[in-house]
Amino acid sequence: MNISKFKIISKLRDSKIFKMLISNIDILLFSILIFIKIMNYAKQISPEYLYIGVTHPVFASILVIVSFSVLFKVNKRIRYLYLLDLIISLILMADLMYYRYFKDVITLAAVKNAKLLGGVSSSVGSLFNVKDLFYLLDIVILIPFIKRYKKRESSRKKKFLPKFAVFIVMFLIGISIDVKSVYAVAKEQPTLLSSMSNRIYLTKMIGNLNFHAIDAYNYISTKFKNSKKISADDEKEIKNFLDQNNAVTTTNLKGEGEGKNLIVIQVEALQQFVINQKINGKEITPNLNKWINKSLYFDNYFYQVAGGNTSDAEFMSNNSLYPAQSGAAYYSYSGNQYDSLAKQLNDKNYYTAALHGNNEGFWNRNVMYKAEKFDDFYGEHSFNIDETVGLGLSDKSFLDQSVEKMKNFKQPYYSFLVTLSSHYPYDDVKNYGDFDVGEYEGTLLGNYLKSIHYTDQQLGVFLDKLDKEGITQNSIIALYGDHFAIPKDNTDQLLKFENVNDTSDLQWYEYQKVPLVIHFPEDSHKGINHTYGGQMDLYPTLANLFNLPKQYMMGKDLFNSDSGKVIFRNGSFTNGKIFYVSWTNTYYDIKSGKQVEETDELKKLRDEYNKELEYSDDILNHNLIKVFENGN
Ligand code: GP9
Ligand code: MN
Repeated sequence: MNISKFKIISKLRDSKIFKMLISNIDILLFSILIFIKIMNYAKQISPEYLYIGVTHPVFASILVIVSFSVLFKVNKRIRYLYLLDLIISLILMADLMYYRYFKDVITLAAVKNAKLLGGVSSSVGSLFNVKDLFYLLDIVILIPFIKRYKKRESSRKKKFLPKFAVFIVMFLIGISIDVKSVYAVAKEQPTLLSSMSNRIYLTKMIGNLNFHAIDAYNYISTKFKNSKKISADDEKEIKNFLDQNNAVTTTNLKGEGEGKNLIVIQVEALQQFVINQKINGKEITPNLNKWINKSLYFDNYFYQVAGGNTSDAEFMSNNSLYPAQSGAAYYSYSGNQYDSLAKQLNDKNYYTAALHGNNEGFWNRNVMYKAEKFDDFYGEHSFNIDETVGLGLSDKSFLDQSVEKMKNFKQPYYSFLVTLSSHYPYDDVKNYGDFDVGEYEGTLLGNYLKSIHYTDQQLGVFLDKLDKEGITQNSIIALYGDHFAIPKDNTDQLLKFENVNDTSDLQWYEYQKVPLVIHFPEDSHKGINHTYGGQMDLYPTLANLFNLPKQYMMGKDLFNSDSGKVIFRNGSFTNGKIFYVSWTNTYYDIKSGKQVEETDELKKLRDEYNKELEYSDDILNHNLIKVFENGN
């Protein structure tokens, strides 16, 4: 009996499979260990997640990195795998610690700008958990085994060609599974890979290793774009443009807000078409309508966001620079120097704070608000998450807690509030309260109307409170929508609701307006202003009201400009009379709605406006505000 058992074992030991297993045990062990580590990390950042989904891309990314090891000689291969194990383990540990604070995944830009992270970098110790050492356990335990294994296997020589064939097969299998999962994300959310707005979600979809690979690609390609030197002449040309653009010609309402608080409210997905509009005889936004009657209302104001969506709206409104050519400026250019609204108000001894009830890392706000020189950022950690609607803390609770915080702010202050509840896809219907949308019940449009009605209600309570607390008396309050609510694919629902048959691109742009409402103490200056403008123009307009220096702004002061210029990131533009739609290369006369032929004058305008986008890109790519400031 014992003898036959011995025979089986020795047969097994002599079998090809066993020998192959032994001679590749390092690769196997590495793959299993890394797989366990990544899945353990995935479990910690998103316990509710169905692990099966992420296993494919995780497995595939391991296959890709392991495939290279096959090409090496055993000694080098072991060294390569050991080093990779160490690097990946350290990245996972950094990711975990970052997650504990920001509920997000770390990026190269965040590491580079670590000094901007304030709180976290100084409290790395407190974010460390002894259990994290689990990630390094194998690194220590394996050392003696590796030594013995190296000795045993180093004499084994393998021919290059079969090794290369194995490499190709492994690599191709891995990379095709990876491409498939990355493609699925790109199809579902086309801008997510470059904008990296929701990094946790992305990591859930493609796994930690692929996330970091894409992040590294984004980081390096931006660096590469920036590395091309800009000529002194081009620099001068940009400076001349800025000087001209920021020259003050007229002084309407100049200094009107000086010394007063500034409260800016960016409302999630608030489009203009809901303002003063009814459904089934009921106003959709009764509170905003009431507020608009007491304020100065800009009714030809456009959102100009690109790949950075909400963050682009913030970026433009606070810096008057165009969004990045691709991706999100909040992510790619968070290491730049800015001459932001908060910075200028800081220089005037204002206390400046950004408030938003979502996790701090979303849209890289934790890094970018520092670059924009906000004194404080009150994110998810600073609020009691006592009620959630949609993506996170409800607007009701957020605005409620925000007033309480603002009551204690040192005056004068600049509060920048970003709401959250009325976020696409507007499906948290049970929490929006009762609002009868009739035939639109159950549709995207109907759900949006419910959600924006809910947010309007909360804004009403908030504005009433500001009134009651006497804050309105001593503050300028600006409110605007961040971007569209109804995606282009669903325009037909919107046109039907508006009873409009015109499906032209000009008409579509008509629906890309968002309200801008500026309230002054004592309801002064109330009325409607039809000047064409966009989010690029908020900062110059406020700079005039608060007597702030205007140096690096690309937008215009809506109170002191007769230009109706609005340039969109895709190259479309309007001057208030003509509308150019870039994707069809068509000009429209706004009044008649008819197409018009391109004239030399229009072509010149188009070239000029394209140039302005290039200037803005250069400012971002070459960190020119820093260059100009240092030169001054
Ligand atoms: C999240 C919020 C949403 O914090 O600002 O961003 P969005 O998806 O609308 O760009
Ligand atoms: Mn948004």
